[in-house]
Amino acid sequence: MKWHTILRDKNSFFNRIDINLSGIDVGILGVDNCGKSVLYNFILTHQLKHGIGSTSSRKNQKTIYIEIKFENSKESIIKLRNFFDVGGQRDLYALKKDTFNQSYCIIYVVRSDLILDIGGTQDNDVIRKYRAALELDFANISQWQRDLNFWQRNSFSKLIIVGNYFGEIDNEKTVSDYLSNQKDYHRYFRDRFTDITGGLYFPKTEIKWVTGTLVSQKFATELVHGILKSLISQET
Ligand SMILES: Nc1nc2c(ncn2[C@@H]2O[C@H](COP(=O)(O)OP(=O)(O)O)[C@@H](O)[C@H]2O)c(=O)[nH]1
Ligand SMILES: [Mg+2]
Repeated sequence: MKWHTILRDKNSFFNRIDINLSGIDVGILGVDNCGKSVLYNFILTHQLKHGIGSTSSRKNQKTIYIEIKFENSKESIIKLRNFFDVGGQRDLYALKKDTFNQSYCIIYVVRSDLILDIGGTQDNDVIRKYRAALELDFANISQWQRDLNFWQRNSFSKLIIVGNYFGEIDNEKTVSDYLSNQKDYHRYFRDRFTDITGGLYFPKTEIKWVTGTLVSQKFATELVHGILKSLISQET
């Protein structure tokens, strides 16, 4: 499995595009400090760069070609028309809403270590605040979904919920319990997420779940593969 990201200038790929001729619009949302911008930059540059400053507005990278090949399948090219990264702070409400309204696919990033009750010695106050923010985000997203007009409703079609397990950077050991048990991690993450947000009701939207971590290049690469796989999969 591999992927390449080709930015705007190098569009020699026109004749090989097999899906989404005009490109799809993808936005990343999530509570502040959950790894959105690290993920965004990683997808664009393949460089896992931690410790970048918080995002105070919205970034948009236009016209991206992502070339990806999974085992036993032919190469796909995903064309993104717009790729948004928005800060998670409360005062960016309007930008988050715009991003939701303008996206075909929302990648929603969750700090999975803050919603799974096992392991870690997290501060209770941090956990409580995080869960409240998550709940609020999904209350908003549900409302935005109800407010979509006909055209927007048909363009928002996919929600990829990404569990990002924080561990010590470059120390894969700090996440290995979870990742060695991916199936349990995945299922438990879904259950806890559903409990906290009160369940998701998106009747016209395909919901995908991806779990992993951004602690290291290797794990971040696996996480992105999971996300890209969800992005191109089509349920009919
Ligand atoms: N310790 C640790 N820090 C992480 C991990 N993933 C991301 N971070 C850091 O968390 C901070 C917030 O990440 P960022 O991507 O800016 O979050 P955003 O606010 O959602 O965009 C950054 O300093 C990241 O380097 C992780 O797995 N472990
Ligand atoms: Mg950010």
